[in-house]
Amino acid sequence: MNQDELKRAAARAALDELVDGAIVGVGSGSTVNFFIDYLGERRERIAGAVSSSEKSSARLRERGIEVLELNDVVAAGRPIPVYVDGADEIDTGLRMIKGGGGALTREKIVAAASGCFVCIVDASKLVERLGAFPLPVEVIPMARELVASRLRELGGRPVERAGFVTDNGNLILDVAGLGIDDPVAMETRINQWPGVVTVGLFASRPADVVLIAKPDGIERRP
Ligand code: ABF
Repeated sequence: MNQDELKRAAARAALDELVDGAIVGVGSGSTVNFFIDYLGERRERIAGAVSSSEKSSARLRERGIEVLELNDVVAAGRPIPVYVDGADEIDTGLRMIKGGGGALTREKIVAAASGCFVCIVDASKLVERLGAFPLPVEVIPMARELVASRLRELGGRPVERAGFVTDNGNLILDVAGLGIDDPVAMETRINQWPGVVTVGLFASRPADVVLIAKPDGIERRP
């Protein structure tokens, strides 16, 4: 199986995690794109989707799925029992690096508003220690150099993502070289810096379930 076939298998397996008749939280990225395609075939079984990016919203609508505003859903007290999203890296504690696609802020928001976080990955995303994938940090443009200098003090090598603007109008610093021994501590620390919108560590709120596609089938953890 090639990587796309594995991503498709993980996406397909996520259908079994959904709650019939409920709103689904939908992440972003190529694995989630396969999930959206499957969801389109089952759209009568869900009450709509809350999306984490403009790209996912467009794909959902193309497949006939209603995209609901998170504010409306929360204000109406409607639950989002399951959130399905990919990851750039995931460790054995189901802590993740996300944001390779630049949608980390909305992903973290929709995940926070949802019940069960179901992460869908192929086996290449599984790591012992987070940090080989450069850590994305969404930053308010005027704080770019201030935040970059602090990331260098942590031992990182931040690089501004060229020609990229997030859905929120901000920029992304991709930070290589960070040894992430304590993901929760690092997430908490970077989150507190003025100018940081979101750090792509999803550790304080890790995934609840991960579906890992391997050539011999799907592994579900925990
Ligand atoms: C989103 O998509 C991101 O947080 C993560 O960066 C990325 C994973 O991408 P893919 O599924 O394309 O590998 O979940």
